[in-house]
Amino acid sequence: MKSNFSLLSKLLILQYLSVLCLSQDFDFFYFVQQWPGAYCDTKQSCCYPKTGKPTADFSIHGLWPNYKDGSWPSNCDPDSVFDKSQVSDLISNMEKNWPSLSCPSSNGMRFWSHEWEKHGTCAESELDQHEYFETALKLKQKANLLKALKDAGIEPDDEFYSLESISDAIKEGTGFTPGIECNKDSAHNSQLYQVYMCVDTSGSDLIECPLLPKSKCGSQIQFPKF
Ligand code: U2P
Repeated sequence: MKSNFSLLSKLLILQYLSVLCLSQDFDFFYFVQQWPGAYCDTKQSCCYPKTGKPTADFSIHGLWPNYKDGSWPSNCDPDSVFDKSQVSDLISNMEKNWPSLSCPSSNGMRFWSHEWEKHGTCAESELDQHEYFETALKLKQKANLLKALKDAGIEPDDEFYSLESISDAIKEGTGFTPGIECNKDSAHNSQLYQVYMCVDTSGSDLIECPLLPKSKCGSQIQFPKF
């Protein structure tokens, strides 16, 4: 009787531990897209990828696991490094939609390694490496920011638009309120830099953000040409 009990309790403990390991350990994702015109139009400037100047569209910065209190996990699994062979079928799509604009000019591998190792490894309970990159690429199609903005008459033409009109246009186009991040061009104008959308922990659906990142934009912001 006693040994039956101890076997049962061991099994229960094992089951509890396996649930702990498999359950997701973050609350939602930020899916962050950047406007290349704003990345490049700063004092620091940018370098086009080896494949050439990216198309004038928003590109992916990252898919970041986050907690509801505004903090986030990072570098969760030092044993899992970026492995190009696991995403070979996605590379041309990544070159187009997830280019790196930092200097010196690159082919994207360093940027993708950084994003996988810093952020992707913290979502391994939900998405393996291939699923992580594939999920981000699919989300970009769901959250077509340039179309949403253009449909509202907001174009990357160096003009200034109200922050509210940009946010409203994205809400109208995607169904969800975005977080907007600005940076400053060399003349210190506040410009549209990154857009944060929130995604459920499986990576499949956009959701309303549990917490919007604080916007440090002015009320009128420039949408720079690229
Ligand atoms: O904001 C500066 C950098 O901090 C990281 N970041 C920011 C907000 C957040 O919710 N999660 C997060 O990771 C980003 O780092 P990166 O991925 O670029 O190394 C962001 O650029």
